[in-house]
Amino acid sequence: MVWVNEKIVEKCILVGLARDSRQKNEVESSLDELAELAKSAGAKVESINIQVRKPDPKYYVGKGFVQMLKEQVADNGANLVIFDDPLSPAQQRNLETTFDLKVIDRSILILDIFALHARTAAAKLQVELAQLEYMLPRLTKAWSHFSRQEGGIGTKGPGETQLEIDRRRVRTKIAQLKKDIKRLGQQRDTQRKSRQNLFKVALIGYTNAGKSTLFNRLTKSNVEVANKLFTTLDSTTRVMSSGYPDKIIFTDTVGFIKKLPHQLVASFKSTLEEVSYADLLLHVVDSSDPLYSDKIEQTRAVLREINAGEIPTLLIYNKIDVAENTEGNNQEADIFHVSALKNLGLENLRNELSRQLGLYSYKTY
Ligand SMILES: Nc1nc2c(ncn2[C@@H]2O[C@H](COP(=O)(O)OP(=O)(O)OP(=O)(O)O)[C@@H](O)[C@H]2O)c(=O)[nH]1
Ligand SMILES: [Mg+2]
Repeated sequence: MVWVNEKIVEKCILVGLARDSRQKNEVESSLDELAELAKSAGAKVESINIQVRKPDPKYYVGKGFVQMLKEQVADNGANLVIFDDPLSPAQQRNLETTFDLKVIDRSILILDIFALHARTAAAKLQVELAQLEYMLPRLTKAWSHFSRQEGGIGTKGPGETQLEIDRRRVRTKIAQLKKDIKRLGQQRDTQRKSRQNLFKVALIGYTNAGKSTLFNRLTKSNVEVANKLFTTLDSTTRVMSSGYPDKIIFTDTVGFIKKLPHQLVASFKSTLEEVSYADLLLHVVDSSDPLYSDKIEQTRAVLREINAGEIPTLLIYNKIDVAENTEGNNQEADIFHVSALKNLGLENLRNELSRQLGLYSYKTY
């Protein structure tokens, strides 16, 4: 199921809410990120709108603002409205009725990007599970007409009986997906056991920080790299031969983001679990991003959520070839300044990895 069509370029307008004027900067940067997400899903952003007020129970933003947005939609021919915060099923319905358009929030957008980028069987199953979990409470008469391709606006939704059948089908499908995911998880467990005495390093960090680029450098691999959010969804594991006979096992993982939908965290649990078995984390940071320290905090919050908050970590300030100024953070020993793209600063990092491998081998033999 794809919410934002894969092929058709949708024109969208973005909407955010700041509780008070002090919160405005934060909301602005969150909307910039939402714009990146929209582009990664193939949509064209027509405008970004922020209102300062408390959330309204009916429309989330104020009624007058909704009218203004409606005019804007008509003016620039947008066919999608994206809200930065989670909408309740009722708010989403009210907005869709007022705009006569599809209205989604950040969670659906992220789920959609995951659906577009899912390549492996495990990623596909996990995304589908997250989508169905998200959809189930929203499966109502008024909502379903947008999910029907030919139906279009004004088409009647299914009757109550049909709705019950649909809900039951979704629940059955959810149960089946969970079973399949569990089976794949067991295969992963077996693989993991075979590596249990090897030194395991996982690359983690905010989406688009350059994890896969660094992974490719360290392991001479060729996983997909792109200037888009959530290029990588599944973990890839490769070996780097260091001092014979010891080896380092590297794992590249899915990136994190602010307001990651909890359905995704839940269904990607087994992929994310991979991280919690690592002996060392390389926390990759895009140091050219003005908001990098905020993103470090966001990443740490997700790590805690998946029980990986206590694993020894090296902070890797990547993209130093385009970063303005990160000198203020030079003090700590476990920070490395590199450019994975331009192959800068990697020797220091490799030396540290070899040193840590040595310590690990000493401990385990
Ligand atoms: N300038 C510069 N760009 C880089 C560097 N490292 C990575 N990039 C670029 O940053 C973008 C994202 O790189 P990826 O390696 O795909 O990032 P990722 O962290 O794996 O991203 P996701 O898998 O989407 O979470 C790509 O356009 C890379 O070419 C670097 O050191 N300098
Ligand atoms: Mg990646």
